[in-house]
Amino acid sequence: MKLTKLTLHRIEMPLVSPFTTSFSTQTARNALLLEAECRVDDELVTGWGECVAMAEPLYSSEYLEGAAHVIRKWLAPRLFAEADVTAETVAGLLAPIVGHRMAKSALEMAILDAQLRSRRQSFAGYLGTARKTIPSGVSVGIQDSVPAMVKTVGGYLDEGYARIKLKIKPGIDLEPVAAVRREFGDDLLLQVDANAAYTLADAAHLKRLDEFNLLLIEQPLGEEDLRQHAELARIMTTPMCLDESIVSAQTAADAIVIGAAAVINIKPGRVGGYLEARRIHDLAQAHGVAVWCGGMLETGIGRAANAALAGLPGFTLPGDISGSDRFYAEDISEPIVMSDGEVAVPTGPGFGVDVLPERLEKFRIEFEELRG
Ligand code: OSB
Ligand code: MG
Repeated sequence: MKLTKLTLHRIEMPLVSPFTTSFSTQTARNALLLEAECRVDDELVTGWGECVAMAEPLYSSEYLEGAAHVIRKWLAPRLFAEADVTAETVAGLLAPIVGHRMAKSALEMAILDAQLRSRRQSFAGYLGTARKTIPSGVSVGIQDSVPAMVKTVGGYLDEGYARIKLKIKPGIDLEPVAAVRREFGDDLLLQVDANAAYTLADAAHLKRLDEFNLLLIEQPLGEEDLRQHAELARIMTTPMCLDESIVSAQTAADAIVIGAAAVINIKPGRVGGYLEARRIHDLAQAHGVAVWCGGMLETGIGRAANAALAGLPGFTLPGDISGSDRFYAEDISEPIVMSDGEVAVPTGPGFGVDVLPERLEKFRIEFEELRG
């Protein structure tokens, strides 16, 4: 395949309700979508990728404008320079550029979608996954009060979500967790995510979460605190899950070996792409470490790709792959739908969803075309 044109679409989609984590409150998703036009023999084929970087560098060092810049100046030129690019060669071609995994992932994704579409193959078919549906969990943002949290969780359970993840931060942790556990009972699949808001000095406090029979605690400590997570994992009985700290198969291997991760949240963007995400899945599975697919408020494109990835057999815990309507009244594509606690694995070519031109028109703030 020859990459002939790359269009960067900057979009802004309003959220149905504010989403609060330990690091920010979001009311809209500013996203960067990549449209790759490729020539395969005499045919032109288009693929779409989504960059999961957020508007501000608060979750990780990457941010939207920075990702657009590194794509424009450093990454895209390396792909344009090649006569033949495939999804499998993108990571190697971009490897000399240090870091910027979310930007690289978006490019690999767009090339992969184009490649699969040219072969009329679905992403699930490419991965060799057999599942038709995957269990759907929901990430619940920090609410203004404990009763508001109980009410919000109740709403998602009424909709049918299979698992609840509560965002926590210092000062808003034990009470909401206790209230949700008390209200909905011991059978509720419940976990928490701190987004790196604590330090090892909070170990005794965090240990009090052990009594709530949580599936896991996600990233209580800092991104670089691998050893500290291992120490905390020895103090707590709640299984330790890492998100921010796992940026590659190599960090995943290190985390597993030192006992920092009993569970891994795999986000393809965070680790540089779906192919690296698959390697982390394979590695974790070989070590008996459970994985699940995280989310970054993806549009339908990323959400569809995540649903296929989560069909791999090592994804033994429900992920943060909710229906599009959990965040968006209108998605950029046909919506991903949660029904009976499950989301369907898309079967169409590529990631199996199409960007709707009128939605792109509606949500787009700016776009830019790059050519080799
Ligand atoms: O830590 O998993 C996280 C959203 C943005 C940044 C980080 C995280 C999240 C979520 C939302 O928890 C997951 C979703 O897309 O539903
Ligand atoms: Mg997380």
